[in-house]
Amino acid sequence: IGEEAYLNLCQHILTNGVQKGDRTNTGTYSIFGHQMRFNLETGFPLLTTKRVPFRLVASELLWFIKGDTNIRYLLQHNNNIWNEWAFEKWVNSDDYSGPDMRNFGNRSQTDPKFNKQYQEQMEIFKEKILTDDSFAHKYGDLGDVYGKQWRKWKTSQNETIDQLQDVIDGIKNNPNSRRHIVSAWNPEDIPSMALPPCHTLFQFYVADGKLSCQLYQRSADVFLGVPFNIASYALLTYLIAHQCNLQPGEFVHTLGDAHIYLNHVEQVKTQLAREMKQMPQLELNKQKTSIFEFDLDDFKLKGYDPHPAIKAPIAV
Ligand code: UFP
Repeated sequence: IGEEAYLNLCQHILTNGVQKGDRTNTGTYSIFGHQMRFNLETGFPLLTTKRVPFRLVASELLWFIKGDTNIRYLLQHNNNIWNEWAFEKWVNSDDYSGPDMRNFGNRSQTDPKFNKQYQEQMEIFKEKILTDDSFAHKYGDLGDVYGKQWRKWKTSQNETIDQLQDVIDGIKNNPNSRRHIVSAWNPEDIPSMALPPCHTLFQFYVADGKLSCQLYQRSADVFLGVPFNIASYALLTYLIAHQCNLQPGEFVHTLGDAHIYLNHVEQVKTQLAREMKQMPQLELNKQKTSIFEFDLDDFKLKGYDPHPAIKAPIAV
């Protein structure tokens, strides 16, 4: 349970994972099918064996919750995690006239001279998104990402479904229901998506005045992605529990292909050698009753004193 479950998963993959190729040509150690449980009653599951950037987790989640799919909101909150997806659209368009940015993901990691050019273009891009409305409209919008799937799911009748509002209403009005589900996976959209949703589906469960959440994650970068993903869904559970007058119960994290990239193995070993510390506590602003009105400063994280962050290259 808790951080130990995460560290056990890392060790399990290093010991038992099969070496397996992958889309990014990085190579992984991988296992299939795994479950971790996090008790949300005793604290907030932000890892302590390395620093996890709570501010980025929280601003991304608020962005999803608002149903926003434009990276402008993220940039306004100093959050750069989705930039590359939007940047790619711009550098492949006729509006772009700078140096060749083809395959920028790999080249920026391997070619320092190119990386400098890339950083320059990225700064120009960010500035335009922040200051130019029509540019932001054209190139800041990522389209089919979680905000859209959760809040504005498109039906075949050209209507939209607000899955998040519906699930909140369901939890309030019919807590015993076994149908509190939000799905991000739309088979019709998959062929045209750059990154099919990793967080395929999640379900809520109410018992004993507590709200629990289970996520099915089809693909899990255990070193870089998963610590972030745990915090994000734990935070979502806290928020929905708050709005429904329930206590947070458990977060159950179910993984499909759970992998450690070959170029993360040393970092994982470093982390495994560290001692866990006490879990932090999270306080929400009680004045706000709707999660749709939450802002970053409505969260107070207390007692987070982790080991330092550990850098690793992201597979693109
Ligand atoms: N990944 C995560 N968590 C996320 C996210 C991506 O672990 O929230 F968006 C990782 C999983 C995998 C890669 O290593 O990103 C996605 O690649 P693929 O679509 O080939 O599974």
